[in-house]
Amino acid sequence: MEQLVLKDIREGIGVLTLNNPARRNALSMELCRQLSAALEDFGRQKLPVAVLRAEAGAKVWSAGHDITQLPKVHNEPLSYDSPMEAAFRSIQDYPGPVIAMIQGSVWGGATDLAVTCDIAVGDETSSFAITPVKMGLPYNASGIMHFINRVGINVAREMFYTAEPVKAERAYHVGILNHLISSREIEDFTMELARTIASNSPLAVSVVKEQFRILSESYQITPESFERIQALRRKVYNSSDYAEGIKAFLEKRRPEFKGH
Ligand code: YXS
Repeated sequence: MEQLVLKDIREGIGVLTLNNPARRNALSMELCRQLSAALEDFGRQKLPVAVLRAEAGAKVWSAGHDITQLPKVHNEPLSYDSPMEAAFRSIQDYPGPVIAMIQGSVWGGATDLAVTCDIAVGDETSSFAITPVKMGLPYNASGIMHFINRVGINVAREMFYTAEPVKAERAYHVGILNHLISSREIEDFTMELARTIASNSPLAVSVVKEQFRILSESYQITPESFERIQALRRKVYNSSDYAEGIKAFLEKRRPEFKGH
């Protein structure tokens, strides 16, 4: 089996490196499964902090969901038990902060992965795009909540409506990035930040992390609202626009959406 996620332990800090540059670290099912397994392994070793990065100097941190693996039309594209969604939850479940160290461009579900991490440190080459509307794809409610909680509803709206990359300076300004550090210093800076966190009580840090998660997810939603969201999303993933979005990517051309 190809090692799509490299594991390393440096001074008690778990370091995960996305390792499929030929496919621009696309979040394939196998890569996501390896990411979840690596975090579970680090948890068993009681590593207080994990860092998630790509190869040094990456032009693309991750190209997002593996489009060749998106379920075809008439199927839920982001189901709760899909490996990518499970990987997001393994970051939230990890009993300590997961720090995303970002070099290069970040696309689609990988931007959701980055904003699901507890802290994000980026360099001047980092940029962030959330792209479902480019694919004719309906994003899911928990994913939208990750963005609302990170950047606020007004910036989240613009990111989803435009699907345009948010470049490093603005990403720092709107809160996608906690720190914007030069590519020369980002590795040392990120490890120093991880060591600082690791020097505190791991039990207290893990409990405060879980409290942040519970409080950030405490939104009332009625059963009818839940069903309405599902019906709205079905309209999209049953649409010919969704089929066209995937086909266009695979044929390396711009999609021609018809609005149905
Ligand atoms: O042609 P080969 O076989 O060499 O493969 C190419 C690409 O097809 C492949 N690749 C991908 N394969 C599957 N899923 C992907 N997301 C993906 N991205 C790339 O990797 C090989 C090299 O790609 P290439 O030649 O385009 O590299 P580049 O350096 O010229 O351009 C890098 C990118 C990232 C700008 C370009 O690959 C790109 O625009 N990729 C798609 C980014 C994107 O739209 N991602 C969203 C995926 S859908 C998703 O995440 C969510 C479901 S949602 O849509 O809701 O956000």
